[in-house]
Amino acid sequence: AQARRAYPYDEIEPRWQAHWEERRTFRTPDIGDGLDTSRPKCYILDMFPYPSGAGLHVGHPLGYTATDILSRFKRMKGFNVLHPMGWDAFGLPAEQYAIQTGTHPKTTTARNIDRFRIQLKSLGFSYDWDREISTTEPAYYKWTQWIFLQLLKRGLAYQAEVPVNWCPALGTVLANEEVIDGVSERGGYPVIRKPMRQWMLRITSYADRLLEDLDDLDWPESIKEMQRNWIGRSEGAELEFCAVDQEGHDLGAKLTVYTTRPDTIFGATYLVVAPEHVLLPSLTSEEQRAHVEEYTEVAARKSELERTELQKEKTGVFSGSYAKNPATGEIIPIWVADYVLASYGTGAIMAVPAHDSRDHEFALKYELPIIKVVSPPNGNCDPEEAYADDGIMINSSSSSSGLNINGMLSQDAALEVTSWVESNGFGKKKVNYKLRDWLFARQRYWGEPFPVIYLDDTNEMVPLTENQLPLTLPELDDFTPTGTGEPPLTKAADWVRTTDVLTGKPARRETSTMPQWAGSCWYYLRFMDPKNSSTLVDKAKERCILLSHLIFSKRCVCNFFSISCSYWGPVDIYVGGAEHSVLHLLYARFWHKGSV
Ligand code: ANZ
Repeated sequence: AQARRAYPYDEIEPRWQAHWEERRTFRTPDIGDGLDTSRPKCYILDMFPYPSGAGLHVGHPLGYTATDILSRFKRMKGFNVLHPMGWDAFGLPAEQYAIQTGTHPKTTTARNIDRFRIQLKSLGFSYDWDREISTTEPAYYKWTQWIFLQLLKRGLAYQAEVPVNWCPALGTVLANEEVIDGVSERGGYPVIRKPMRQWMLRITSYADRLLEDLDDLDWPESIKEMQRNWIGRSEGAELEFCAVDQEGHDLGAKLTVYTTRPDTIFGATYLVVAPEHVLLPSLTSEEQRAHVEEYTEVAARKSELERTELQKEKTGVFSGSYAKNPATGEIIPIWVADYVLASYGTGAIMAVPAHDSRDHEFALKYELPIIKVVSPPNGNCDPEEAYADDGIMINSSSSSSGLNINGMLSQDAALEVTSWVESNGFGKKKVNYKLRDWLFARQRYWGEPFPVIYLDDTNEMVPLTENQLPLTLPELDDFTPTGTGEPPLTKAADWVRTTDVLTGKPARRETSTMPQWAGSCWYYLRFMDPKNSSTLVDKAKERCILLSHLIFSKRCVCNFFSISCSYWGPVDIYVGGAEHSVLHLLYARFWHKGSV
């Protein structure tokens, strides 16, 4: 009561909030509509929220308060401030709620957005509500679909068979977050990895640019480092090993491994392939087939995380065949083990137990030979552990192959081995990335429909033309899974059936939808020009308006001359949860590079 007397917030706040609302105090006029472009600009952006049913949580106003203070400060300093708010409103919870209650996700989403807006306004934040956007509005997702078409045109969107989380009991594909310890979050049913045809985005084509361009970004170093680690560039070599039987007879197959340590080739005492490796069935001997099949089945039920970080003990099975180590001429066994991932490198490794801790643990368990080939520079190392650092090469010469790297430093030896395999035709230098292509489809209703159709007669995929956008989501009453793994949109039979406008041929629509990331990849551009129906963002509003009078066109030049000439891009400050600093920001950077 005392606090209330000192500060009667229930009188002051509503009064001012009504005043701001009425006068649209925080509206930022458009260029050409009263904006004084001789003033400097400041674009202050919050990560827009997912409007959940629970309303704002305390983490939201934490960041929003900081940006609000800054926005008010900059306005008072004479800046034109762009400080917008919108909604990342596609996503699973609205759809799950629809399944449970029969309420359409559109209704739930609109209700949640209203609640979020009221709450944000009651906190007195100075957003320009005239620029509010939602990823679920057709006027917005028209441009999300348009960007997808640009990516498709440039070969950056493609379809491939990739493993998804398939739950036979629920008859549905599950998102990673719906799978906990290998069982479905709902009901606790087993989930297996099953290959399905999916849309993918070729973000790996931009791996180098995404990495190199980080140097030019004015971002916190810790976030840049997280992105560097995620991209995970590694330099090494691909080496070919010929598969042989126990007597050393050539089986006609070549197994290619990826290694960052070609220097350790004399210490490679066995090879390991991932359980999904395509050559595994042909490498499996008849005696070992039952063991191998049982093993691969169990591995299929584990996620990558369970196979690597979470796995307490390494497991594996001998395939029954062997390979010839090209450096030593020795015959070494080929094993299958799930600590080797199909999705990285070549899905096969040369195991060097003396110098790699994973291989070391495995070799001890299965009594495989351990041969030291690197000696620490100071001679000290723990005999019980793998010595993983660089050093001086030992035990590394062979008269049969003619290769001798003894006495060399690891790094020199690695170069020597790489050029030796290259000149003998069984290997090459190779750069690899941890970054994977982006799985860009969900078997869900509440997301952006893909703007493509498939012709009935040839199954050919045909992109929609720009004037057919937006392709809006059909109304649907039943959002429950189909039971076959097909997305719920297959139930909208009238919507799925269509004709190709160009040829008049009967066709069907794509029924998976885009993931929630899609809409949030580019909203920072839309806020600069939220109502434009003819283009995603007017370049003049995003880039340098004054420079149209000058001969210079590069933004760097314009920034150099005067900050006021760059409208509104780039975002000057962006505040949000660090948990989004890898994927969201990486995806957004990729979309910008790939489509603009
Ligand atoms: C032989 C070797 C000897 C290795 C040694 C390491 C140390 P980064 O740096 O992450 O790229 N590897 C390759 N492909 C793999 C896969 N699909 N699944 C699991 N492990 C894989 O690591 C590359 C190293 O990880 C490669 O170099 C390979 O082991 C392993 F003393 O080859 B190395």
